[in-house]
Amino acid sequence: VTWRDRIKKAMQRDEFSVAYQPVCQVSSGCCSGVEALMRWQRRDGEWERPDIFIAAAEEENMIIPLTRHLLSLLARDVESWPVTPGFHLALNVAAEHLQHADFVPDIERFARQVAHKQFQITLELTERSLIKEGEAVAKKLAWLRQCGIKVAIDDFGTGNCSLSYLQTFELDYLKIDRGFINPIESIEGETPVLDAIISLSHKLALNILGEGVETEMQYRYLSQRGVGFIQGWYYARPMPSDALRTWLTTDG
Ligand code: G
Ligand code: G
Ligand code: G
Ligand code: MN
Ligand code: NA
Repeated sequence: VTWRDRIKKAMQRDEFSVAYQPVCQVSSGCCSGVEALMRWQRRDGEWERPDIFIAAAEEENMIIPLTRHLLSLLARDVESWPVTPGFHLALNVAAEHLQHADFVPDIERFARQVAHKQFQITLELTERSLIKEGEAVAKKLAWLRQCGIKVAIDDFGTGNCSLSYLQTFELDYLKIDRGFINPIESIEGETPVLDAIISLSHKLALNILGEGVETEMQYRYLSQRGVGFIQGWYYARPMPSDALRTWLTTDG
């Protein structure tokens, strides 16, 4: 059986769900939003690994239907959240979707569906996805930004590509890959590549979010150097919608 068929069947059987990982705004210590992460639990109770099935969906031309499915799950989940206007809702967008003619209409439809919640919707793109059809993609992103949607570069610094896209695309946030956060060893120490990324974000007036923050020391290192947002197990793990609703009323 191909991944394509398995993913189709799993969508019909409603085996996909969404986990939400809170993001902390460093200046306030409060939750500024969440990132939506796809999950797949099979009928036998086993979980498929997201990195594996997302890559498979990308390879077998299923990432667009799967992302549309995610958007419908999201629209349902957010209804019960106790959030105030401006709460950030971040989602991951695959290259193939970005390059597809339906991308802008898909995002616009979703934005209309959840408009009453007044989210700050953020699209997380990888560096790799900006390489192909750059001009067309830049236009789409510029349009969506005019509609109030924000654009973030996910896994920043891991894309094996030149930084020239920082001059040609209008962006809002850089999400520092956790591979740059791991090496932090002490508060006073230097972590040259990470420090350069933070400095770059400041010069470009981009918001910056540290991913995969697991310890208080990492949190303090980043906050002292002006990183505005952090995400990671130190603050909160990804959780199902119901758990998030409770978490937002008690810890958020
Ligand atoms: O609305 P405000 O000006 O406080 O926004 C500050 C910044 O918060 C945003 O520009 C964005 O960089 C960051 N942010 C908050 N939550 C998220 C999130 O869930 N995902 C991403 N990518 N950025 C977020
Ligand atoms: O945190 P997690 O193990 O869920 O993430 C595994 C990988 O899968 C990450 O790189 C994450 O960006 C990606 N991912 C999770 N959900 C989605 C999704 O809905 N769409 C896309 N394109 N990628 C996702
Ligand atoms: O590629 P992207 O940043 O979209 O995916 C986020 C991934 O990182 C998810 O798989 C999520 O489960 C994982 N993640 C989130 N916080 C942490 C953390 O603190 N440590 C580790 N090891 N993984 C994390
Ligand atoms: Mn992401
Ligand atoms: Na990432």
